[in-house]
Amino acid sequence: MRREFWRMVAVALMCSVGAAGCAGDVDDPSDVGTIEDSGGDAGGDVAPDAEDPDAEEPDAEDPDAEEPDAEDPDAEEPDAEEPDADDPPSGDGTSCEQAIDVTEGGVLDAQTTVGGPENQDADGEGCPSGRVSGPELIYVVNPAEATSYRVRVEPNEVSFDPMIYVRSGCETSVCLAGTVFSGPGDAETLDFEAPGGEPSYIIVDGELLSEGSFRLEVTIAE
Ligand SMILES: [Ca+2]
Ligand SMILES: [Ca+2]
Repeated sequence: MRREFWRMVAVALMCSVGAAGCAGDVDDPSDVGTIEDSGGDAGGDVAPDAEDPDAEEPDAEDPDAEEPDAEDPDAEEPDAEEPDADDPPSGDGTSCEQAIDVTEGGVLDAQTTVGGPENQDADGEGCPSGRVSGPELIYVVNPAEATSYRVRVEPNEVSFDPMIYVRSGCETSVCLAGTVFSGPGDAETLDFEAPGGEPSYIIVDGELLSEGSFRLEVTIAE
């Protein structure tokens, strides 16, 4: 080795002195030794995993959410009850002022004279009976034109013996019509013509001192 070293030094000196004859003449320098490859595998090939692209997307807002029902346009309008201004007030039948209006006719169930006042007796002109009577219930018709009515009183108890009479008011003793035709427990029927433009009071009373419940039917004759 030592000899080789000195050869290299000699060559170096020679080349530095004069370039001629220097190049190529040097002994093969290949045995000087190879420089260790120090580069290399630094780094490695570990690629970081990419973010998972399959991450679940949040569900979009459900577009099928139920819409609130629109206001129902068919909502029932309340029937406007048309009060008939021409009709007298319909009362409880305890007086002419509180007479129950049956001008248009109709059927009234569960009527009763029990507990009613006893102010009327069928004892005047045109009336059907004597002075003694039970409590009464008063109805009224007030047609615009003269109208023929039929009034039927059907007692619910055999103890009740009804009678019917009609007056133009509660202050008069005169009767326009009346009947006591049937006995206790039997129906009474009275036909009469009411004048137009003024009230006629239909009084359901009890023969003798009887009282009771009944069904009233008022019809307008053709
Ligand atoms: Ca009476
Ligand atoms: Ca009778």
